[in-house]
Amino acid sequence: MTRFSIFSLARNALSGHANWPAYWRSPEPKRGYDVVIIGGGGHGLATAYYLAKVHKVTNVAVLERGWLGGGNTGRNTTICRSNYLYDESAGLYDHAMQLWEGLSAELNYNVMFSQRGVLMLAHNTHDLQIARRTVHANRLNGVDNELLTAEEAKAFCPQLNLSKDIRYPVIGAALQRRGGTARHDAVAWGYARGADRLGVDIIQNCEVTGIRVEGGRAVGVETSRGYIAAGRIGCVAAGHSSVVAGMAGIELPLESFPLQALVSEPVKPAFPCVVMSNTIHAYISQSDKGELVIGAGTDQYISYAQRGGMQIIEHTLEAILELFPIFSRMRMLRSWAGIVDVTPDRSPIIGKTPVGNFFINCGWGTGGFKATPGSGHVFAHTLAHGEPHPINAPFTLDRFVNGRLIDEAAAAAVAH
Ligand code: FAD
Ligand code: PYC
Repeated sequence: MTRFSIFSLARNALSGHANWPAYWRSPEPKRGYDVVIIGGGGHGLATAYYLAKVHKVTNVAVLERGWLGGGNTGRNTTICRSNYLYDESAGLYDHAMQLWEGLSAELNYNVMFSQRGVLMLAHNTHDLQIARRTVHANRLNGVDNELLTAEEAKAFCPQLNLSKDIRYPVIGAALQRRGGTARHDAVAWGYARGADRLGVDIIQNCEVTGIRVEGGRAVGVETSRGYIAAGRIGCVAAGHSSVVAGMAGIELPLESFPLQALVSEPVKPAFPCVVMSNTIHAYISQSDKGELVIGAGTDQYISYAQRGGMQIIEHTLEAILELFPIFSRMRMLRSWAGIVDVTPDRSPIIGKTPVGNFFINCGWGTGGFKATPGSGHVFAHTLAHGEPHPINAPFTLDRFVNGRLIDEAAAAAVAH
């Protein structure tokens, strides 16, 4: 086991990190694997980890076209919560929450999971009704959530402006105390290290360019590093799932939008929790580095451009500053976007496709980071058995044909 003491840090700094142990190997791709996972984000890596750990399927490759976590895993604003409305979602997202609660210990890697509480603001009667309904639904499912008055919300988050003169005055809130944040890169690195140690091949700079289908079954992938045969293929390519599924001739019910966020200069701890407003499409927290982390709703138009834009930034900051005028003199450092693949009902698709041996895990839209451990856990089961885990069984592709939708538009918050 790697031990990092102050002495080893000093030794490595002086030696230019020449002896710094790599967290995972960089193997050459083999000619074939039992399972090939497309996409080295948190979900793909978690899937590989649980395949090896829980199901003892270790002849597995994760193929990543860039670097690990360079997609939405490294671009998201790290909010974790399980306060979705429907029973199916409570099952999925609270499964993830329970895994988050033990994840640092499971991986022996600090993912900095911080249950500082997620406050969702209500600005009108409709918001309050939704909040009340969600709180009751969550409690019926054993998921913690509380309805607060505006004053109680301010007691929890003292920076909140309760003035009646702003465009969207705060009239109440829902609080999930078990919600919070985690360190996104650490999640990818922790799962990658764990999967690598169990024998999984993690192959970066390896783009999947085609899916070979024979007799209605996927048999392998064409890549920028040659053909790789596969017993089963799991597509976990958030933001580009339609592109990859298209290679197997599958059309997915997804739209891909940029989702923007920005951070301020770092300051001392000044903000105690996560605050989201689904009505004004803005949210804020403070990272452990000290930056205010602020995000917007999805861009209005579909695009694959991973860039921020002034119009969204201005709109979002106007909204945030009405709620938190205390931050009006903070300087913003940088902004960015990630591409999120959004389903019509704002719930993910996890399971089989019409092509045999080709499975998908996609459509997490603006909210998949929180689900990373749960998603990987149930998708690993699906790939190992060829059938869904009971938790992901309702999240089928064919619900868009048979109408059994799981409409989480309100809970998805920034994906309206
Ligand atoms: P990714 O990390 O994107 O992994 C997919 C990988 O597939 C990428 O690394 C990509 O390079 C790779 N890939 C694509 N095509 C190919 C190919 N052809 N061959 C090989 N590899 C390929 N969710 C929350 O729960 N809470 C939040 O606070 C939150 N905030 C967000 C803020 C922003 C600005 C954004 C953009 C997203 C946010 N999300 C949030 C959503 C969340 O980031 C995603 O749902 C989640 O990270 C998806 O994880 P993933 O591992 O599936 O995707
Ligand atoms: O799903 O909680 C969420 C979220 C917050 C910001 C972006 N997504």
